Amino acid sequence: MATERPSFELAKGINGLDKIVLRESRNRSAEVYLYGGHVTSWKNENGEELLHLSSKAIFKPPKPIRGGIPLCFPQFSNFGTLESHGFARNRIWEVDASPPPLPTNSSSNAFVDLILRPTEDDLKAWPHNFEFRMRVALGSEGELTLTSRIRNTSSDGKPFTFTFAYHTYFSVSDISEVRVEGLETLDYLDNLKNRERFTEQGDAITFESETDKIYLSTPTKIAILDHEKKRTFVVRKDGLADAVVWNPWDKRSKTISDLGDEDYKHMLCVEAAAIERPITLKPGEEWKGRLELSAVPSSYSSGQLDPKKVLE
Ligand code: TA6
Repeated sequence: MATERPSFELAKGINGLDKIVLRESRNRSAEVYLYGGHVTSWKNENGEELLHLSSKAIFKPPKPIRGGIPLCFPQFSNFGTLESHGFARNRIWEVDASPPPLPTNSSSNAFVDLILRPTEDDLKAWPHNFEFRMRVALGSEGELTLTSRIRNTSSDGKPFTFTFAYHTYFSVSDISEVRVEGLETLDYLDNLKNRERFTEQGDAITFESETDKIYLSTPTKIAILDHEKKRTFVVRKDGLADAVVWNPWDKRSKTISDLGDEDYKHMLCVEAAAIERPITLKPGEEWKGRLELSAVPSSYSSGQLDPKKVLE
């Protein structure tokens, strides 16, 4: 069990925005902006960046930061009447000095607890009192864990319902050389085809054009294999049934003002999410959604990446 005393540094980031820096042994680090409760960096022992941050990211409220791990809450995309992906990603979060205990089996104390509560304006747009606590932890093996705890703190006796996603932008060497394992044969909603429902074929997912799919009822483990880097990202998730896979490709990229024209070649979003079955909380109830990311060397078997070994 980790000691409950967190170890982090508070520093100034781009445009003077406050950020938290987590450091683990052997050079590993992660950074979280209080603006958006937004993880913008996750580095391995060689100091390599594992998340993609847009070359044109704007660190200026109210524009959300493009890249890293934006939080989509209380709404994913336009599944509701709020602004796209909800408001959590462009609010100023606070460090939570006395969070309720959260059991962990990592020996690392490189973690920080953040909290978001609604402003008066938020309550006008979404009239529900909540506490959104998120712990960001850098584990002793370099794994990055985000644990969200969302509680209905309303005193009006009313439940509320939300959708959610960790909109993770992974850094990849070349999108054309990347495969995603763990989503084969699953049903998905295709955002490029009016969210019509299809069933994925049986092979690993590869990329050769714009992709924007919401995979439904996905397993708790998904692997992203980067052939050129010989690196595999393993996504482990709890409480998040769905997984969104997004790459805007060339044409769509040009319509996104804070994304560089060439960025799509070096990024892939695989997003642990709760979309198809929104979460409903009665007053006093709490939901927990956990994401754990690790980056491991890819295993090879007769010249091919062997996803089974990765997913075992
Ligand atoms: O998660 C995929 C998605 O919903 C896409 O449809 C795409 O628009 C992307 O997120 C980015 O959304 P944003 O609001 O950050 O521009």
